[in-house]
Amino acid sequence: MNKDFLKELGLHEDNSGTSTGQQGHHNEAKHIVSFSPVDGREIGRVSETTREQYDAVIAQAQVAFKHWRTVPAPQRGEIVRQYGEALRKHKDALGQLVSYEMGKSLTEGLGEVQEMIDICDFAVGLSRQLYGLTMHSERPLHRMYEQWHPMGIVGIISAFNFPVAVWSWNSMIAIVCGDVTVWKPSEKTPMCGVACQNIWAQVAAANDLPEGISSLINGNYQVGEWMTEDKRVPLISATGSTRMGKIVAKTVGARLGNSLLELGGNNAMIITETADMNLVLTGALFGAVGTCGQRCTSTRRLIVHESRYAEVRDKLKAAYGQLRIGDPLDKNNHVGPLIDKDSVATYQSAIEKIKAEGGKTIVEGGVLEGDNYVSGCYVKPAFFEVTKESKMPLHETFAPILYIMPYSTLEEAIEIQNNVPQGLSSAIMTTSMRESELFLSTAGSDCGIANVNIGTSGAEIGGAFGGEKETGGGRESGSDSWKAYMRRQTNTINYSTELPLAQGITFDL
Ligand code: UN1
Repeated sequence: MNKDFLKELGLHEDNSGTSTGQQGHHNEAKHIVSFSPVDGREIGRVSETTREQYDAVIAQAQVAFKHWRTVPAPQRGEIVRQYGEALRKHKDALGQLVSYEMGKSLTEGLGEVQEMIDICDFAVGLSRQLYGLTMHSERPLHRMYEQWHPMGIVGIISAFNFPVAVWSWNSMIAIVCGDVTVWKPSEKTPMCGVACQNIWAQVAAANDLPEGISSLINGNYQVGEWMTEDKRVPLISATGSTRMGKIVAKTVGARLGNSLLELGGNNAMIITETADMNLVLTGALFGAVGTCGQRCTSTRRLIVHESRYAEVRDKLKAAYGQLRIGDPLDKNNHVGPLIDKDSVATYQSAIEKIKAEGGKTIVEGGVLEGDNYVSGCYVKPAFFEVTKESKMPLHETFAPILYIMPYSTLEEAIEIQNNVPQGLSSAIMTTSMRESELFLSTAGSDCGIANVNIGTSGAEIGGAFGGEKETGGGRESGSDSWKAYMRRQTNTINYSTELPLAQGITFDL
């Protein structure tokens, strides 16, 4: 396989010098070795950040913040514009790296880089629109308004499944807001982190920017904990499992810091009597097997009206038969590998449990073996028939496992859908206005994302992304998500010669 993309992105076998954006000798440092789930080969290694280096990164970020917060927001936007341009230039290489290190299809890898480019464009526009409101003071000759100030250092903890896009949603918005960012990427995709940082370093150097506006740290949960415990980091934005999110929320909460959490999903598609079957098949199939079922928005449950149940089940079964599983960099394949063997084991044990509790196999899963699957991470997307009483569908298994169950009334379907701990994404497939409006009403979906005639995954960057309950409540990316990265200040200015008190209180001396 041609690995020129590694060279183009400035990646070496040993990326010790670049992991923190600082030069130096880290020969004794521990390393994270990145293996590709595509072919099981070592891609390269990245040195783990030591406590000393961590403190140096934070100190440098603090200095950088003092400068960056004074740069006018539209000028900060100009830097982000240049970063977006650099991403356009390296889109192919970065898309290939994402596909090779994470295992998603090349089209999806390129799509992820496109999301990064789009969020840069969004952030550039936003840099002229960080609006506050103006209020009418109750007192004469007074003016009252609010303004948004940068917060400081934003710590970003990201997951392996969107190894570059989720960082950019956070960092590009934070950077136009005047914050500086410190990123700890997933240990499973460290090369993606170094590649993004290398591109940033080029843009920073071309503009004589100080180091420390965007920094990278690497390591396991311990390194993440340094950041979550650190008072110098006022906001932690974390994407990953609910288990991780609960720990982050507790640690950051204990120091009254802010956290923005984007955690697990357990996303369902309700397919009603009136659904258009062409839309159902594409939406459900892509949602369930895209990214090998490793999106937090992946479709995990189909809740189907009894009158369409057999039809949906059988047509989807046939569609599963058409799936090509294999090397994600080969455009002929639809589904690549899971991220690693641990994930394969989780997938296998979930399937055992589903069967043990009476789930009926429609499409059999299993681990693929042979020359094309040497990494041991390739699995067959599996499809099970369950009932609304089944327990396994209440859990998020981060793998291509899809459940189907019948319903008779839409109220019942909505209840089944909402009756899980997570609340990220949801979809209804219907051609009835009444059904779709009920689904979107206060009595409808309880998720952060509710779609009509669109699957649960593949959200656009322009909307606020995130969800309720165990999904963590945070919102990233578009709409007014930027407000989470700034601090609000209310200002009241008296330009009279009197000092009238609010609420009509008098205080005569
Ligand atoms: C994630 O899985 O962490 O909606 C993010 C989607 C993508 C983002 C998913 N735009 O599928």
